[in-house]
Amino acid sequence: MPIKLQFGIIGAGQSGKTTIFNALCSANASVGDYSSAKAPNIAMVKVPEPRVDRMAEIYSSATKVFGEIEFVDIAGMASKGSASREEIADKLKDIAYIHAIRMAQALLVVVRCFEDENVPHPRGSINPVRDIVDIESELMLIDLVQIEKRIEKLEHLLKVKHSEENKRELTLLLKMREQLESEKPLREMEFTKDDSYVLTSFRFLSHKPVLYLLNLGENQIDRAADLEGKYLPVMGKNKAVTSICGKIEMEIAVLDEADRDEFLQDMGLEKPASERVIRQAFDLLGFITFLTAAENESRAWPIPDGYSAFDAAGEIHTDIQRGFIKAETIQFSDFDSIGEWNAVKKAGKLRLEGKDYLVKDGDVILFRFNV
Ligand SMILES: Nc1nc2c(ncn2[C@@H]2O[C@H](COP(=O)(O)OP(=O)(O)O)[C@@H](O)[C@H]2O)c(=O)[nH]1
Ligand SMILES: [Mg+2]
Repeated sequence: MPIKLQFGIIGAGQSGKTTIFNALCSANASVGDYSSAKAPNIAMVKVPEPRVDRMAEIYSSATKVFGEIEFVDIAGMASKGSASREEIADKLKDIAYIHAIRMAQALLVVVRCFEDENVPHPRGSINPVRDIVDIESELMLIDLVQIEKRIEKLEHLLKVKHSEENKRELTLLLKMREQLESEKPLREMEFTKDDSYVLTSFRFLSHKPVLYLLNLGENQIDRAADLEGKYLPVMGKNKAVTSICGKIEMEIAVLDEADRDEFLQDMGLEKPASERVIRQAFDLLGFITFLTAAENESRAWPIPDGYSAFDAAGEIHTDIQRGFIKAETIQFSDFDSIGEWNAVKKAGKLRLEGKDYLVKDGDVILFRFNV
């Protein structure tokens, strides 16, 4: 079963989360909606992958299948400003809000840059750096409150009964608390393999990779690079920054194909910026992509870096994994330049890989299996 890649879209009220959700997903959710009590908007989008297009061309494939990301537009940023610990503790009772963020694999944080007097900012002014700090603090505080609760519980348990496992968890959580108290998010901490069970079970918010998306006004687009550069110093491990004009992109997203091409041409653009953002979001996850190609279908398979050929086979079908014999593997770049299977084989570019082979980005694989 392919892994579900989910991004939560968060950010200050009126920063343009829903607008950007619509732009990325060609959706039609209502914007300018203050209520945070609503259920989140959810949609899937294809991750642009030119290598699938090329493989489909080589094989004249009937269909193309791309990797997908699910975006969840989560309304209801807890803090109107920098939230206090009490406010966050209170907000932790907002199960739906926290749960929605917790479930996401990574976060897309919308940072308002556009100016518009008719759209009030909850903090009364436009200040992207402040908003970035606000969000980070909120995520860290939510984690901190949760970690403190767990520490208390573990300390209690350990007083009653010795347990190596609880002791190890406590040591890790104490280190995390220290990190958060020095106002650094968990994603910037170094973890070992042994820590992963704690990380997977808690799904800490400040541990998630984050893409900051500057939502630019129409008149700011030509300064995009400058503005992005301005916020790079606040970026770090598992963080990235990019920009888009949500409003224009949302208009593009609802056009039919012919109108869209014309619109883009008029603007001197090749592709909608939303495609670039989707790709950047995907890249942040650190996944790699292997490909399958045939007459019936060319397809991209996103997998975590470090998957073996055996793991990769399981992504496609348990039968293929169970009956695994060999993975016939060709690097996409060879396929691309030679352009045909037999010629690729003749050129000696086909490798026969076994179960333990570590799949590389751009491998085109044909699994041989027997069930
Ligand atoms: N001028 C301008 N207005 C925008 C832009 N993006 C969003 N808005 C407006 O800001 C308001 C809030 O947008 P919305 O997407 O609902 O924000 P959310 O509360 O973060 O979901 C709406 O009236 C949007 O039309 C933009 O790039 N430029
Ligand atoms: Mg909204």
